[in-house]
Amino acid sequence: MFEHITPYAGDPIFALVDAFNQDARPQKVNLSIGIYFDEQGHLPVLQCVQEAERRILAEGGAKPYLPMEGEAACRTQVARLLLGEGNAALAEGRVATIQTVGSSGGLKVGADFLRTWLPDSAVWVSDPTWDNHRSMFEGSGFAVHSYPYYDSATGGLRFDDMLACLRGLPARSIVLLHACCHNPTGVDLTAAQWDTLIPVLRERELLPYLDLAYQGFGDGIAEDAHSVRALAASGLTFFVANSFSKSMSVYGERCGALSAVCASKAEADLVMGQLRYTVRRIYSSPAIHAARIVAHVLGDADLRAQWEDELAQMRSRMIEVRQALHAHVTRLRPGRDFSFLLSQRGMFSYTGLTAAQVDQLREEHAVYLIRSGRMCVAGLTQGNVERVAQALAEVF
Ligand code: KET
Repeated sequence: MFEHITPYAGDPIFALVDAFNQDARPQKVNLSIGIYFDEQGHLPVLQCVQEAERRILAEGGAKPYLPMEGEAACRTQVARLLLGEGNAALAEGRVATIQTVGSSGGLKVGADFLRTWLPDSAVWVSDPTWDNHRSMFEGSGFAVHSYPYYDSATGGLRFDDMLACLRGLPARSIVLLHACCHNPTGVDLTAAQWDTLIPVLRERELLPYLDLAYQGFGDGIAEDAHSVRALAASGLTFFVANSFSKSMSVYGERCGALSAVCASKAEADLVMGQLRYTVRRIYSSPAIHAARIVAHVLGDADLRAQWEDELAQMRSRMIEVRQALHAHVTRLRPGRDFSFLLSQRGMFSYTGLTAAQVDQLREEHAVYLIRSGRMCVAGLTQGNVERVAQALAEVF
């Protein structure tokens, strides 16, 4: 029955985590998967999440199926978090938000929905992007192309080339954009660049599809949602898939959402109906514990304040280890420009290391990066950063 199937080569990110776990060398450092570790190298359980879970347990609620679109309180809080309190699109009922199984669930539900309702469209992703974007949209039956993004010569953005490419796309093309903390490069559009991009999206009648997996890891909760809020203010129709995996450190709970910001309430209602049907056909309904965590943390003033504080601490720590790595590696390799470590935002830095150099780092130094040269800076600590810098200085 199955002799003909081709072997799965494994996922480039998860396979590295397996290899790391099997590595017996005590000095090993995991800078591969996008997971935030604290200064002790532990995966934190945030205080706000622990308190939310205590309250959830104390409430002793039963565990019925959620509706296909997820829990109402969770969805309301998510929409407010993305768009900001009092946003006009929210007040006008133009936003359809569903709670999903992580943001991956949201991205996929959105992809299947779009394949049904915009069957002639193609998807455009940044070059490079998170590997799974291409797999997900191709898996839904789309042709996936890429637009220019990262400039390997400068370590910055090819913004003019990106705009030129988007200006040439057919109407209704789907443009996947990282809302903040671009994965894998850490190179984001500035607010001014978003304001230049949005009229192009409108003129060409393109459909922006935002991936917001790292809200609060860049500059702050509101700052990192600039693109979402600017698109909403412009009146464009767009999708945004957002995640709490990283920002609440709840990876395995699968907390995420998908929102469609539409032209009218009538359109949002239609979209909501078909999103519900899409969910029903894939996983039926999302996770109740995830809904309760998100609704408690975002909806309770004390827990919300605590979350914002803990999120700010994670953000600061990532900036501090970036600075420490930059200082060490610059001292060890004077004359070489490592300023990209400081200018790139969020969890990732794109080092420019070749796959062979990444292999050497892993084999000789037990330092794990993705083979694209992407480094998850959240795996650095003040305790391991000097050793990582020495390893980097050796292979560069
Ligand atoms: N979008 C982006 C851009 C992203 O980096 C991830 C995860 C996701 C979505 C999915 O997150 P979810 O937990 O489904 O809400 N990225 C890290 C882990 C992974 O590959 O799954 C990573 O890039 O390492």
